[in-house]
Order: sequence, then structure tokens, then C-alpha cells
Amino acid sequence: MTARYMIVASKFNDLITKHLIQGARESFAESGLQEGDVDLVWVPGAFELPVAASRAAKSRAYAAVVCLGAVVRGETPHFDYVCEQAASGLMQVGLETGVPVIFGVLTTDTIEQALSRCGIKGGNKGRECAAAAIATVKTLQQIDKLSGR
Ligand code: INI
Repeated sequence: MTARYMIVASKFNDLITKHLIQGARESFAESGLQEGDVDLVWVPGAFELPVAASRAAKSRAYAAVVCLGAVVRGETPHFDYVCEQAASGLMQVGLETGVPVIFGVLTTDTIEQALSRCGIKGGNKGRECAAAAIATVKTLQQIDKLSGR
């Protein structure tokens, strides 16, 4: 059976996240996955990514969970709280469940910087994250094989 992947995307700054999703989907397709092998759900903002990633990982239905979002620095310290909690929450989910959780959250000072990382003006972080998900799943399979699990 082909491995299934989950994309969890943040609605906040969805102008950016839609492009990250597109990049991730293209990369999954180039690796031979069918559209039906990749599910997508939305959360309101990057702060909510960890709880959704946790639910997806604990379902055991997905080989990896790719989390996509864009946090753009404003005038308040909110930026730092959202970024730090999203990053540490996602790391925690990956370590607790053993399911690779990929951090595809752009953290930038300006929208222009985010645009240049979502494939509009430059590289696409979503694309990179899908490739990281597949590579990490393969590495874990290799470890299981080598260790005789
Ligand atoms: N969420 C983001 O994903 N990006 C942002 O830039 C952002 N800013 O700037 O505030 C943001 N905030 C919302 C946050 O993620 C939560 O959804 C909200 O605090 C409710 O928990």
C-alpha cells in the first residue's frame, strides 16, 4: 500500500500558504504519489498547527505530516510567540509520535520576503518540505530495516 501524507495548512496569510500547498503537491506528484495519497486540512493560524499535526500523527494513517504556514512580523511580540510555539509544538509532536512532522512555516519580516519563498518570486518552501517528508520517511524505514524491527 502506498504511504499517505497529510498537509496541514494555516489560513492566516493564505495568499502565501496556497502557493506552499501547490509546491508541496507538485513535489509529491513528482515523487510518484497520486492526488488521493495526499490529504489537506486547514487550521486558522500557525499557532494551531501543532494540535492538528498531533491528531493526524496519532491517527497512524499518515507516513508524515507536512505543516505549512506563514508568520510575518508585525509591530507586536505576537510574532515571536506564534513562531516559537509552532516550531516547538511541531517538534514535540514528531518526537512523541515518531511520525515525521515537517516544519514548513515561513517566518519573515515582510510579506515580500514570504513571497520570495513560496514560489512566486523564488524557491518554494512547500516543495522542499514535501521532499523532506519523503526523505525522512525513507530514512526511518531504513533504520527499521537495519535495526531488524
Ligand atoms: N498566524 C499566522 O499563521 N501568521 C501570522 O502572521 C500571524 N500573526 O501575524 O498574528 C498569525 N496569528 C494567528 C495565530 O496563529 C493564531 O491563529 C491565533 O493567535 C489564535 O490562536
